[in-house]
Amino acid sequence: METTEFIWFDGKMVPWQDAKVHVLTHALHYGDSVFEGIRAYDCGDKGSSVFRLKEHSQRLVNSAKILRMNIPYTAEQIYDATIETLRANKLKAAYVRPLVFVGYGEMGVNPGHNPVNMIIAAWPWGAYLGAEALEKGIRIRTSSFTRFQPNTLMSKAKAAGNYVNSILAKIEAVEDGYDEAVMLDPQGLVSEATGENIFVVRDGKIKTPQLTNTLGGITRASIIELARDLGYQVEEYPLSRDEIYIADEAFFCGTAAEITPIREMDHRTIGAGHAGPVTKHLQQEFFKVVRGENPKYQNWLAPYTID
Ligand code: PPE
Repeated sequence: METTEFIWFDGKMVPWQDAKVHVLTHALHYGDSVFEGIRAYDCGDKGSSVFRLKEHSQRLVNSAKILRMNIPYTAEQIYDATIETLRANKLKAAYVRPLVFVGYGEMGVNPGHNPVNMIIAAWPWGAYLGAEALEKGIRIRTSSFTRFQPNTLMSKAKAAGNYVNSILAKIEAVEDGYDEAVMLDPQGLVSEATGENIFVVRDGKIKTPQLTNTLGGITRASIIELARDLGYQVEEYPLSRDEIYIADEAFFCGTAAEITPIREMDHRTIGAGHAGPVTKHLQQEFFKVVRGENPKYQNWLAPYTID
């Protein structure tokens, strides 16, 4: 990975190589940490801006609440610290990773009185599923691993432990020659991918699964609003895997993946086998919004400049 100079660590800017923890850190053993993935975009003459920083900061606080972690910062402090981290590293564009974790103290499942620590790292990160993927689309499979139901792990928390399920699905997909996996919920309905939400387009209408078993993706919410504003009909709907097979278009979305078209699933070509017109339209409009080229969505952007 491309490293940068500083990591924000419990309120201080620490040199990248010194941002370390003890090997008996609670979260390392039991997975009790929550995180965010945020992108900052270069807006040319207008400086830079972080996409939906307010919503990401609030989701981090919410994730900690779900896990009963006493996060020592407010959403406003997380917002400010994120901008501070980007500026300290002179990053005009970046992927930002805040992480709140149960720290070093006592061992045993009960986090008890262990400290809760927080870091914010930022680094340049290009297209998540490859630059070509944004254009040509990716090949996916239905995972053999089921997404958790809401009374096992809770999908509204962006918790590290939840990602063990994603990791199993991702390794399986990649080893079998696919780019990504989509997971079904315990009822057999489509939930989400290992790190993205999913949308399909059929007969001009856009559909996405309801949020029962999935993370409330901020990109997903933005696309729903943007698509409706562009005049598309968008439905949140219990989606079955065969509806993806017969869709005209399908795409994944997420902070890292942005809008990535799906060209094949379980050996069925989706639509024309490349990014369809609605996907391309949404991609184009999404990139305009994040780069500050659409004043209507200015309130989604947290602007900053590099000295
Ligand atoms: N579902 C999952 C499971 C998920 O991890 C993400 C984000 C989403 C949906 C989309 O959420 P949002 O980013 O708010 O639109 N995945 C993050 C982690 C990727 C990684 O490999 O790390 C991300 O995109 O930042």
